[in-house]
Amino acid sequence: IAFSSCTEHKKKRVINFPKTDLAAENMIPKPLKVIPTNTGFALDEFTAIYTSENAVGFEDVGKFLAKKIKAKTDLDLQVNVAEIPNMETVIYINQSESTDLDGPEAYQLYITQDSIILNSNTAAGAFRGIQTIRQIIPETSNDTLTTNPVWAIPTGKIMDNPQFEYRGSMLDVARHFFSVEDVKKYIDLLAYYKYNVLHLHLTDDQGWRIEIKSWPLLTEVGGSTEVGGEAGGFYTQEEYKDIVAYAAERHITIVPEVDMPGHTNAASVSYPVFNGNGIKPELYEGTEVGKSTFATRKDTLYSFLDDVIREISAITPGPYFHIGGDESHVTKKADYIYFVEKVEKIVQKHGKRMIGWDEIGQADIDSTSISQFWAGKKNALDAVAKGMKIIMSPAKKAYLDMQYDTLSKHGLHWAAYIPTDTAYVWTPEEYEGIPMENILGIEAPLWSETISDIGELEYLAFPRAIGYSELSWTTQENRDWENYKVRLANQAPFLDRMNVKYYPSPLIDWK
Ligand code: TNX
Repeated sequence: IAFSSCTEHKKKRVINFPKTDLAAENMIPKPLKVIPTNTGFALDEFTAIYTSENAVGFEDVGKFLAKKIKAKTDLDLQVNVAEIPNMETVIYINQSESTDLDGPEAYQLYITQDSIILNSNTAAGAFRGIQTIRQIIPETSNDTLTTNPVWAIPTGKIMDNPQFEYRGSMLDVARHFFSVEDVKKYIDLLAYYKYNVLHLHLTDDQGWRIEIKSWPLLTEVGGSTEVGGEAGGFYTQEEYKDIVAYAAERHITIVPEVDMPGHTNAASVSYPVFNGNGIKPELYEGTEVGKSTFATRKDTLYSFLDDVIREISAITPGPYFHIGGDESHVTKKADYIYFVEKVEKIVQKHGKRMIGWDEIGQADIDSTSISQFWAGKKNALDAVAKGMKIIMSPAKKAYLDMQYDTLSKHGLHWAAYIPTDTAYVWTPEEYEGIPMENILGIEAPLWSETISDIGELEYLAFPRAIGYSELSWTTQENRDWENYKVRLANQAPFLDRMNVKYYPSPLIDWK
């Protein structure tokens, strides 16, 4: 195509752009500040992407954006090619040292008629910024120019920065096993909504799902079944590394959890020497909790756990290791405390920061360890008193496995029914007296007693997980249910394109 004909196209489409309003776009989570300038940036086959030279990870972010633009529009955008004469509009992904960018995931977007400039200090921030670009690309092109379709991106300025550094979801792959492919799909969906953590609940009474080379029976025996008696499964270390790498490409940290000293039936069936409840362990396919425990006073238990934590830590680049610690109903309190204090040292020795469910707040542990608040307010406040950070996962508000209402096809309701509005309309910043300065972030756990495939997973996670992304990213004064619910309705085309079997909540006027 000759340069002149392109110029002609450009003239025509500028004239054809209707007035835009960047502030009215369907962005979730809602950015901190949006200033619309009411014209349009033309995204078309003559748009090119450039990224800062020598900025670690930036070119990958540019390529990721090109791939997603291809999936949405079928346009093939070039990344970092030498300037071509007929190139008309440009997306620059730029590493900036600007001190206006407050934090590693902050970004700014300057969208004008002929360029989009995305500034961030880090590739992680740039990655969050390109999710915003993805969200504001219209679903359909300007159909007046069928030979050269153009997507009109609204112009203006966005200044954005997350309020919490930890924005996570948890997936229980122990009660029911989920394939690497399923986990990757969940990661893709979380990434679009700017999550940065996926916590994998890798072990429980019903299954051990991660290969430990020095203790092979954990998966051979302990990974062989699941709730309901199906075949179960596990990740080899190579598969786990593949998940970790896939998440890292999306600037998502994997947090591995080995749940103990309760929830350990699968481990004890594999190696009965570590069993501490006095009953001969057998594979368990039911859904009750609180019956199993490790023999916490046995010294050999701790050399076993040293191997487990060492092997998993070696293939986990993220800073955290989650030890579970919940519902150890048949462990004596003193034994539980002894256990948590010993395991904390092992986790630290392998270079990780310990996370545990809120019960760990009963032990004498370090201020660098982290408590995940799910139901034990006193335990969480005890952790605060030790100077620990808290991850907010209150079961009544943030549990993705709770039913929406009495008609829900999947899920439990022991904590509450959690319809889509209840999941969104609460204030993690002021909840149960936990001080804002102790809150590391929010995590929405998805337990899998009642779900066994990706469609069922999606039914419980969506749309609620979209709301939790806004609670963890966007400040309280920027959140409003009436405004959110319109933006949520407009996520339907994306969810449909991704083949997500979300729950079509009747509270939402889905598009
Ligand atoms: C409680 S929450 C559990 C899990 C169950 C979940 C079901 C927590 C730390 N423990 O073992 O799967 O309820 O909702």
